[in-house]
Amino acid sequence: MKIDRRQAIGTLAVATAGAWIAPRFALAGEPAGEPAFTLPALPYDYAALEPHIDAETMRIHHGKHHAAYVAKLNEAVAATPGLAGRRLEELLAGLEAVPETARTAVRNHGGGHHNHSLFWTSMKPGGAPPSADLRASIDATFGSLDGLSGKLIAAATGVFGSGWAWLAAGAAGRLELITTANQDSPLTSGLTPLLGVDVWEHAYYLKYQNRRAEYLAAWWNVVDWQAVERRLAAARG
Ligand code: MN3
Repeated sequence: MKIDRRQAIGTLAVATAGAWIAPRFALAGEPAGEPAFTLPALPYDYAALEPHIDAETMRIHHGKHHAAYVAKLNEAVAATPGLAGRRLEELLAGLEAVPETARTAVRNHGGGHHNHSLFWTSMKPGGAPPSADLRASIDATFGSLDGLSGKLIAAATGVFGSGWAWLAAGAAGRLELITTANQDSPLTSGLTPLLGVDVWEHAYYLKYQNRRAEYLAAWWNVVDWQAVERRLAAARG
């Protein structure tokens, strides 16, 4: 039975939370040369996050920018012996072990694929509030959900140029805020990304132009805290 890969990845995203960017393993009898990674389908329509994130931005961001990261990551994997079949999380967490000829491509395009896959599945129409358990963790670290939003949005506002701001899990699942430049992943710093916000201009310029803070305040309305909680639970084991 042939399983549609895009569908399979979408299902894994729901089922395993946090371990969902699996490489594609070749099955017996299948043609060789299939791409290692595929663009995951969005779990909602391009217009579903309106008015906070507009449909045209979503269409270009997912269909062009994210698709390009996947294509260029696949080129690097195809050209580099030893990378086929490796999990993306493993490659990003151990960048120094990636052959030098592919390291920059994995860092930029692999990071881009992983970051965006997290980003789409960290949002849902109308958002979803954190449970009491997650709120308790947030309160313990940041004082309150408002305290977290203030610090995360300030960090995101302060990213110079292109990058991301993250809520991540460190040792023993401790909550941390970090920023990363370009498409660098928190995994490369030994952290598990829980919630990231993309502050590349391509994420907001069509609707918000230079008003990054306005975009960040709007994005906060569509955060899916249930997705964050699943990732935290997986990180804490
Ligand atoms: Mn982006």
